[in-house]
Amino acid sequence: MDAIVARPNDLESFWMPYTANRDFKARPRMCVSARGMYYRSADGRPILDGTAGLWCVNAGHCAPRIVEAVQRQVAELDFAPTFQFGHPKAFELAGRLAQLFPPSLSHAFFANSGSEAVDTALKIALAYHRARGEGQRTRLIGRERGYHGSGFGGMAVGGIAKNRAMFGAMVQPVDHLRHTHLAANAFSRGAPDHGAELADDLERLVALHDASTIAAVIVEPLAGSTGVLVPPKGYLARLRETCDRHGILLIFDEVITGFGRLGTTSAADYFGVVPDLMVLAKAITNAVVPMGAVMSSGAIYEAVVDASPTPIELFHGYTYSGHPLACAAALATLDVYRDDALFSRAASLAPLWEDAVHRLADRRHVVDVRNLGLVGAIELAPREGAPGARGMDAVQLAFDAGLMIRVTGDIIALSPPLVITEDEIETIVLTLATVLDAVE
Ligand code: PXG
Repeated sequence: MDAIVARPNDLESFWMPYTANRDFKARPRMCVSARGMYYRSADGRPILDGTAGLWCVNAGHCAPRIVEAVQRQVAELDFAPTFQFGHPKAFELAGRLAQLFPPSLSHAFFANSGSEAVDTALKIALAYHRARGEGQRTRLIGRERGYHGSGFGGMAVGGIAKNRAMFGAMVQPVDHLRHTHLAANAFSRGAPDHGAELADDLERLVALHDASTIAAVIVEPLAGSTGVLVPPKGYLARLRETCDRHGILLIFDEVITGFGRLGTTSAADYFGVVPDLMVLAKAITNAVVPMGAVMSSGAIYEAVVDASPTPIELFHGYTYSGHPLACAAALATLDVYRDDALFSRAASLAPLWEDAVHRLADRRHVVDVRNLGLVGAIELAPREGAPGARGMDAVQLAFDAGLMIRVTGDIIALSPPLVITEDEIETIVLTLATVLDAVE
């Protein structure tokens, strides 16, 4: 205690995640409170949230109904196990989610983050094949430039070299489809025209490994973290068909796209392609309490549960699976999304958003602009010999100018809360224009 009091402003001890620790600690960008579309910085300035936190605060910050629901819950039932016991809100939430997503996705397994939910989905895929007597199907297929969180499973199917370099692939066997980012699609509005045939990479991997060894394919319908890669028209449907042909499960990682980001409940809805397993997190609770979930098809649930020789059918779970606070937050969040019609609000803002972000196409350094729903990306040319430096400078300049943005290398990613107004969209674009003029 004394040590804390003696050094109240010490930034050293927190080893920050996915952060340039030395740079941050030299010039911290600290947020101390938030409300609606705005953070407040430590020096008292409003900071417009252009990223919904980390793609997760879809209903805006400190939404009163969600805050109150969590406050009520913590005083009523702080914790109850969901291993061999239960509490009503976990069941209520699973039922609500089953109603929200495509009807075949009828069962919910709860985790505490996207990473845990990804690992859960991969393990369910393996359990499903084993339950059906096809236990040799152990290969997992991801995609280059995919991000599926930081667990060993998600890292192995992920396709970000830097995330894997220090750790090795660890989970074997895996393989990867090529990513869908094509130069020919630069400055596309919405889903790009070229590249549906990249889904045929799955046929190549089937030819190489044989379908009988492949358990599942996992993709982000729209790849977020690696710089907003919008799927080419027809790509996801083609992947679905190939999976069906070969008995391979299709997993959509909808950690970013779930809950209105594309103006629909899910990317599955947006693209009209239904996966066998859907991974959710982030906006499921508006980020107020950590939570992840896997929506599973009834067929998968039944196969695993019915075939089980042991009373416990799936040996998997987390102490906090279906934590009461997370469930209360999620239920209130779903109420807000429904009552305030936030998904259709996002859909109706999307055309204006598209025009707004593409206005930045002619600015200095800009080599591509991409968008879908309320997602946008402005790709900058890297500075000679210093990839990522221009992007980080843009983050700092934007923060100084009162705007929070995310970058992946030199790609600016935008994903504002769905409660954003037209004026605030204008503010984002005008601020970014000044940032792009200023950044070297
Ligand atoms: N899958 C996807 C598609 C994600 O985007 C995860 C899994 C992992 O979720 P957790 O809750 O374990 O972090 C993510 C996380 C960024 C950024 O800047 C994206 C994420 C996290 C942090 C930053 O794009 N996505």
